[in-house]
Amino acid sequence: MTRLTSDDIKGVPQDEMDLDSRLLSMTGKTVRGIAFEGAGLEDTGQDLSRFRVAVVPITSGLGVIGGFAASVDAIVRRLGFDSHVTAGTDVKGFAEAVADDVDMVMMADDDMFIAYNTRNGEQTDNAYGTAIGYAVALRNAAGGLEGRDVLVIGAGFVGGNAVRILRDMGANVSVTDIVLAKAEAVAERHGVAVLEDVNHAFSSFDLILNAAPASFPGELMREGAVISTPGVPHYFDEEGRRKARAIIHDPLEIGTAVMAVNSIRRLL
Ligand code: PYL
Repeated sequence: MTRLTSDDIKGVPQDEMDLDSRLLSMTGKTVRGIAFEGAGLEDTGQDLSRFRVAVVPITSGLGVIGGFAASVDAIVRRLGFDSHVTAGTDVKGFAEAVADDVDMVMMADDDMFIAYNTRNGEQTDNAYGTAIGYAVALRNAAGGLEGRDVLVIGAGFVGGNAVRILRDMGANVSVTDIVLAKAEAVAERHGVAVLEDVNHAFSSFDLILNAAPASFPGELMREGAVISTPGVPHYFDEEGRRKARAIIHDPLEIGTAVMAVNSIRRLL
């Protein structure tokens, strides 16, 4: 998992990326629409304000990322949840959230970011939330994935989840990774194809979910490609931006929104 920096997320609380407008034009869905679809729910305008969320800053390991808890809080509030950041950090913050009888606790250390549902004990992690959110966004932008060829770049936690999800959506999935053994292991686990040369693979597909912290020169991109790309750092050059039909990216919001909605899906 690539660790975000304060810089990556500095515009998130104020929604400076205007993500809903960009997603609507590429996928026909808002962040909330993608989150509901990712959780297998229909968005009928359900009021989420009855769900109380506490975001706990975690100082362990490499410590807090400036603005991280505030960004998660803002994302969850934009969906309609009643959310706040705890005053305490770590165990103290968790204890504060439990004493406050919240419905969901969201917190991240260097290895995991989870949404924990205090009512039913279920947890949704960010690798799953990101994979399903970006797969749903790709499916909407592509006008369906049944029988379509899709490339997943990166065979880590997000990429591995994405391979399984896209396969279950009916896509013909191929996976690639600069560490071939990782791609081979994921391909074998999920019964999909493996491709050895990452750059060649990138230039051979119209539909790509890029779950690696990798960027690609525009000259390698197919005209009209749809790229769903959660990985950071995120960069496409001018040629790539011109050729792509859609480049779907944000540093934190889609994955976090799916986590939150998925976490309360059985309570709606
Ligand atoms: C959550 C993500 C998505 C991408 N990279 C992951 C990451 O940066 N993980 C580290 C999160 C650390 C948060 C820190 C805090 O501010 O509470 N412990």
